[in-house]
Amino acid sequence: MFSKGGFYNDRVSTQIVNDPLSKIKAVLSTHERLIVWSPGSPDPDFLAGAEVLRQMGRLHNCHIDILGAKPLSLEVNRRLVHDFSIPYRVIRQRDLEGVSGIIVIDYAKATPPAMAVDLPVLLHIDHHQAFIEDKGAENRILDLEVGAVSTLIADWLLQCQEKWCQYILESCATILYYAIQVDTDALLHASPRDRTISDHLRSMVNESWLKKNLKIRLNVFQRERVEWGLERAVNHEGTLLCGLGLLSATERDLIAITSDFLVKRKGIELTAVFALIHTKEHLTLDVSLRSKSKRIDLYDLIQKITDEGGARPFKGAYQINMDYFLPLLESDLLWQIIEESTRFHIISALKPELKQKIWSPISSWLKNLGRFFSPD
Ligand SMILES: [Mn+2]
Repeated sequence: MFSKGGFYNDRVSTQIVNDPLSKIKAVLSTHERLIVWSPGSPDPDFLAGAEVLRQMGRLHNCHIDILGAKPLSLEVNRRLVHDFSIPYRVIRQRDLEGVSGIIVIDYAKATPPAMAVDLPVLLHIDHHQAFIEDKGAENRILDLEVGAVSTLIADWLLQCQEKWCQYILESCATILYYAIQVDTDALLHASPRDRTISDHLRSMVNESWLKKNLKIRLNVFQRERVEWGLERAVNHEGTLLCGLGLLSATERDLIAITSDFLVKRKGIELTAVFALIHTKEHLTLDVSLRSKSKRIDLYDLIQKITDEGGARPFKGAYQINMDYFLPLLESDLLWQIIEESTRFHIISALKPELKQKIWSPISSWLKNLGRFFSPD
């Protein structure tokens, strides 16, 4: 039966869901066409969770499209989508025909696509700290303990597995297992629930696919770029700040991968890896934060800098729109300014008392700036 659902507006009050699986089944069985929507850069956790929800939708005669704001970045995501035929695509106006609601997963804000602000966000499933000023979804399933949304979705899949055909079940188990591994750094930051669910999934996965794909390999360009960044990186009392320069949108995930890699190094407590990400029309500063300790409140850190970001224990990220600087895309000076200001914001958000200390390198680029504008 087709249901139009409510309209998304300021007055939507979010329900915290007590029985997630029943709520999801209720949503899927009262709508004919929905979208699972990614406002951010889709990673394995989003892609796996969205695909399993799509399969759940099929059991309830609900067609689900998996749509996002951005093209897939990085080879690992493209391989996942290819090998498991996950129908991810960037949203187009015609994708919204007949759609009666939105499900947002693995993203801190339950924001509908700009071209569909009237559609209700029926479900918001996430494991990041929620934004206070967020208008919210009609129903929120938020679990800050788990290391991946895929853990929650795998739990529901395991509860209703009797209806699934063997091939679909194996595919779903494999992608969820893979996503949990990626999101928890091979269970390094896993909660007891992540581990229990992973153990359950393990007996159902496609072992040979996992064996081939669990190791992340960088290509020559990516390796050289990380080496370039490391030569310029600054280690400020255990906080490693590493800029990777200008990257195309398809290389965006290199930031998170590098941050994951560097935080494991000895003597490093926190990493901030950042780059300017460009498409034809847009320029964004993307920052990926990783910490070794739960004591470092990355949510609080990001909130001091911007509200365009999200965090959970050990992981966080934020973005700053830089479209105004597009004409200076290739300029070394632009990168120098971005690099210094990003270091400055992060260090002073961490330790306000240090503002004075780190002002010196910044004043040196101010001097360079003077030379740039001088007549000779
Ligand atoms: Mn996630």
